[in-house]
Amino acid sequence: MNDVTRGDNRPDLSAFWMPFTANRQFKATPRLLASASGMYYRDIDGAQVMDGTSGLWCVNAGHGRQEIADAVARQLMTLDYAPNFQMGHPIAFEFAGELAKVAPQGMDRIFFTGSGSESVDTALKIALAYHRARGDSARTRLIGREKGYHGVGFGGISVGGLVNNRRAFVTLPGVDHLPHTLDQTRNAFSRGLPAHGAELADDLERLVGLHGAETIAAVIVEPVAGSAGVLPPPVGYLERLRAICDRHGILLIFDEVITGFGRLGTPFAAHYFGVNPDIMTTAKGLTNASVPMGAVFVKRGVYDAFMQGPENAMELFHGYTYSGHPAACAAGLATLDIYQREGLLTRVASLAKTWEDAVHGLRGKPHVIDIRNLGLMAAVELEPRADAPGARGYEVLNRALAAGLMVRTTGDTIALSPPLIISEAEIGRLFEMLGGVLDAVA
Ligand code: PXG
Ligand code: PLP
Repeated sequence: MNDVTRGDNRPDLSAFWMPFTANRQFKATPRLLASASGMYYRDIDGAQVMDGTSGLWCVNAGHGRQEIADAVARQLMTLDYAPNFQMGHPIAFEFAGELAKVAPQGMDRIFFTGSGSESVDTALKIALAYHRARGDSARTRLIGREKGYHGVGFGGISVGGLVNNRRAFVTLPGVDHLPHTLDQTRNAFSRGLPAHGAELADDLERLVGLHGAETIAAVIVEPVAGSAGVLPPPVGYLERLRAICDRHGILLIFDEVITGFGRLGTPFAAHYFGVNPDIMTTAKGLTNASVPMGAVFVKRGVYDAFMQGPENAMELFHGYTYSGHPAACAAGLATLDIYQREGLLTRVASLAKTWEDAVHGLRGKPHVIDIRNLGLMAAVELEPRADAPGARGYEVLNRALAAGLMVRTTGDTIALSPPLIISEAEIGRLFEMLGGVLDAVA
């Protein structure tokens, strides 16, 4: 299907400094996608490529949704932009109201941002300002987790735990990290939640002992770590973290930028685990990635703590030019409508078993040392080549593309997170393609 002859349809690649990309390698051997519909892209030569990753974990309802495009076009010609600083426009209030209806219980106050990174920095700032508003201003310490990814703002890389995203930069002082939960000795090839490791949450008690609870503002974790290669939490881990936070008055932030909007078969991971955070960050699936946008969901009590001073005083000195952008709100409302009409916020619950069986069917393929999955997320970890970590993963990326499948690789881990509209037959086809690729990779 993919031996289409290379046309002369390549743009000049020199000006665009590409994000998170080996620019020189890419520009020497580019991979260019030209269009997309439903579960599939077409590359610039017309070859079809199945989207095994929802873009970057974000196109949850599939590509090219007409209703979203129409809603955005209508909104741009009605009210393209208006400020939300000391002014307002109806659609932002309407969208927040609709989001509040699908939010975890009581998390019905919503701050809009432009991306996941902005959502994370917003959430961290809200946590700090919350304690200060309550007269608890010694609570300035933030706690993240090793292998966590919380975007690329200075706050996000500080609480994040991926060394490559941190080492060239400076990070915030007063930040600590919990240990990550990846334990291949005990948990390799777990189906769903790994059995071992709930006790790793107790490290928070150690940090409380070290610094004093009265200095800790918040803990931020991804309910299921995504970027690090799909790390579902050990059974009981999030419950334990919640209990320790409650005991010590520490805010718990769930970063649901990937897990939000149906990825696990519930609207949010908070629903899936039955654990409510105090603050929740989202982006990506919020607008089906059609227009950039993020949203921070806040528990009513946290919001109310800010609504105490004189009524003419701004409660939070924070916001973005594009907070609640009308076109993004229109995209978000249309997206939510699709999610609800097509049952996408819960559809994965009925697909997860098929997905799990299919991905674990790759056990025994060459070089596979671990497989992890939850909801419609999965990772297949390959043994790195001696002296060339990442080379095998990169070869999988290219071979999969040639076979008609887009996967995401970080190092030698292959991550999969297709649109929530995927059919059972397409799940079969996806793993057939990936299985063939793994058989061929040296
Ligand atoms: N938090 C989490 C949990 C994320 O996964 C962000 C924050 C930042 O969002 P923005 O919109 O600022 O990128 C993310 C983003 C990958 C990959 O393949 C993951 C993300 C982004 C790009 C690539 O692992 N996650
Ligand atoms: N830099 C300058 C000079 C600005 O005037 C502004 C916003 O007014 C910003 C940065 C922040 O931009 P944004 O609100 O889009 O995050």
